[in-house]
Amino acid sequence: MEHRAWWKEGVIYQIYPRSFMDSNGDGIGDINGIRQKLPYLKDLGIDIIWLSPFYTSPQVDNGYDISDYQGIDPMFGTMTDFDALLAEAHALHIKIVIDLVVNHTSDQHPWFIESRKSTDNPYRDFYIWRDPKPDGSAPNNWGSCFSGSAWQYDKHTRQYYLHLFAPQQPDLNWDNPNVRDAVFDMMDWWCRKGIDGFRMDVISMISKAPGLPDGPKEPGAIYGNYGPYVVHGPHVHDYLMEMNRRVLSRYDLVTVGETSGVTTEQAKQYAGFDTHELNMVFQFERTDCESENGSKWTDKRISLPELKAVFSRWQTELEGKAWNSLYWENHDQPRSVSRYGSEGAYWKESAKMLALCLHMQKGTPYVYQGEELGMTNRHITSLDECRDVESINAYHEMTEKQGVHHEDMLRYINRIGRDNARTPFQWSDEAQAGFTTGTPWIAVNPNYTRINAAAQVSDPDSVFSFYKTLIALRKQYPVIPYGQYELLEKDHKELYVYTRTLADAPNGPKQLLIICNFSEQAVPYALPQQFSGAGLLIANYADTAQTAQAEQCFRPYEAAVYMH
Ligand code: TEU
Ligand code: CA
Repeated sequence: MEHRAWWKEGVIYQIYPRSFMDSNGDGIGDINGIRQKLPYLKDLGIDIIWLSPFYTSPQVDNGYDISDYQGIDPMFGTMTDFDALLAEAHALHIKIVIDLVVNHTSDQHPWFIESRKSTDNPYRDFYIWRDPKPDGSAPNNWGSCFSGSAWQYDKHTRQYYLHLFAPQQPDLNWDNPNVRDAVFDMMDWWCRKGIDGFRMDVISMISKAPGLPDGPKEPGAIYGNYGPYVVHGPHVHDYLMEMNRRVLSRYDLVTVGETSGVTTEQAKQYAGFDTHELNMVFQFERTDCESENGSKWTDKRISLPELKAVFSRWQTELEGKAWNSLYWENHDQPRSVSRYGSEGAYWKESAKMLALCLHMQKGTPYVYQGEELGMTNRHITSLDECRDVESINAYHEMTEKQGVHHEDMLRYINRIGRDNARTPFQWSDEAQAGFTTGTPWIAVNPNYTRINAAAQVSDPDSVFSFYKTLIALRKQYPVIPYGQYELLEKDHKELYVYTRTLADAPNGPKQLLIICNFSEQAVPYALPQQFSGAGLLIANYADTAQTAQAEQCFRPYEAAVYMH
C-alpha cells in the first residue's frame, strides 16, 4: 500500500462564505455564520474545510480581488471571528484550508496603488506594465477571461497593465523576486496562525512567457487566446518549488492548485509524490469537454463515454505517481445534479448516484456546499437576476458584439453560469431558506421548501445521509482511498462501471465493483465473474440485491458497490 497521509484519507468541504450562513441579517454569509454551522459539518463527517476568500476586498469578483491579504473583509467579520473559527474547527478535529489568490491582487491593493503612481515607483515591477503599440492600442491581442481586452490603459503613466481577469484584478509579476518574497511572507504569516493548507487560485498562470506574444484567435473571436503564453508558463514549476522550499515544506499542510488547462503529464509535475510542489491539482478536462472553440457559452454536453475517458485517464496516469482531487462542483461550476443527473423524478437517485460515482474513485473528494443536499441550478429569466461579473460581461460582449441572441445567451448562463452554485445554502423551509433574516445578496432557489438541510439531516434516506455514509466508509476501508482503479465497459453509453483493488488491504474488502447508471432507463448488466456472490456495500435503492447476481438490472440512476 502506498504512503498514507491525512489529506489522502480526508474529505474536503468547500464553503463559499457569502452564500453559506448569514449571522447578522445583512443578507451576506459571514464567518460567524460558518461557526454556527460547524456542528452540521461535523455531523456530515468531513475532515477539512476549504474557505473561499474572506479577505478585505472591493468584491468585484466576490473576494477573488484582494486588497489586503492579511485582513478580513468587514462584511465577513473580524480577525477575532476568524481566530475563533479556526480554534473551534480545530477543537472538532476539522482542518481549515484557505484560498490563496496570488496570480493577481485587487487594483485597490496598496502594492497596485503604489505601482500605478509612477514608472519608477519601487512597486512598479510588482505588476506587468507595457507601452502601447505605436498606434496607441494594447500591447498584444489577449482577451480577458471576463471579456474585453486583457490590458487596461492607465492615462497617468501612459502604459497598459495586464489583467487576465477583470480590470480591477491586475496580474502580479512573479518574475520579480520581491513579489515572491512578499507572497511567501504572507503565506508564512497564515501558517504561523495555524491554518492547515492552501487552495491556490489559477496558480498555473503565474508565469508569463517573455515577450508576451499575440495568442491564436478562434474563428469569430474578438481577442487572441493567452493560453499558450500564460498557462504552465516557463517558470511556474520553479516558483512552486521555491514556494515549497521556503514555506510549504516547513508545515504540515494540504495544498491544491487550481490549474486550468492541466494535462496528466503536467499534473505529475505539479502534484508528483516526489516533485516538491503541491499535493494535488484541480483538472478541467471534464468541463472543457463542454466548451466549443475555447468558449464555455454553448449548449455542448459531455457524453458518458467521454466523461469516463477523462476520469479514467486521470485515475490511471496518476497511479503511484501523483494524487487526484475528485470534484463535481465548486463556486465556478453549475450544480452536478442539474448537469449530469435529473432535477425531476429521479432527483434524489441521481444526486446519490453522482456522489457514489465520485467518492468511490481514487483521490481526495471535495464536497461543495449544498452538493450534499442535492441542491440544483437556479433558472433565471432575465439578466438582472445575475450577479456574476463573468456572466454579465459575457452577456454584453456576446449579444452586443458577436450577434448572439438574448434567449441563447440566457440558456447558456442557465446551463453553465457561476451563479448556479452561488445561491444561498438551503438550511430550512423558513423564509430565505433560513440563510438570512434579511434580503439575500442573490435570490434563493425557490425549491428550498423541498430541498433543505432541516428536512434531510435526520432522514436516513436523504441525500445528506447518503453522503454521510460515503464519508464514513472511506475511513473504514483502506481500499476506498488507496485501491487501484480499473475501468470496465468503456464504451457503454449508460453505465459507468469500475473496480478498485487493494491486494494488501490491512482490513476490509480487497476489491470493489462500482456500477452507476447515468440514464433514466433500466439497463441489464452481466456482472464480472469474479464478483459472483460478492456482498453489497452501499446502494441508492433500498432493495438492490444484497448479493451480486450473474445478471442484474440497474434501474434509473441506480448505483451500487459490491465487495469481496
Ligand atoms: O477561477 C479561474 C478559472 O479558471 C475559471 O474557473 C473561471 O472562474 C471561469 O469560470 C472560466 O470560465 C478562479 C476562481 O475560482 C474564480 O472564482 C475567480 O473568478 C478567478 O479565478 C479569478 O480569481
Ligand atoms: Ca452577514
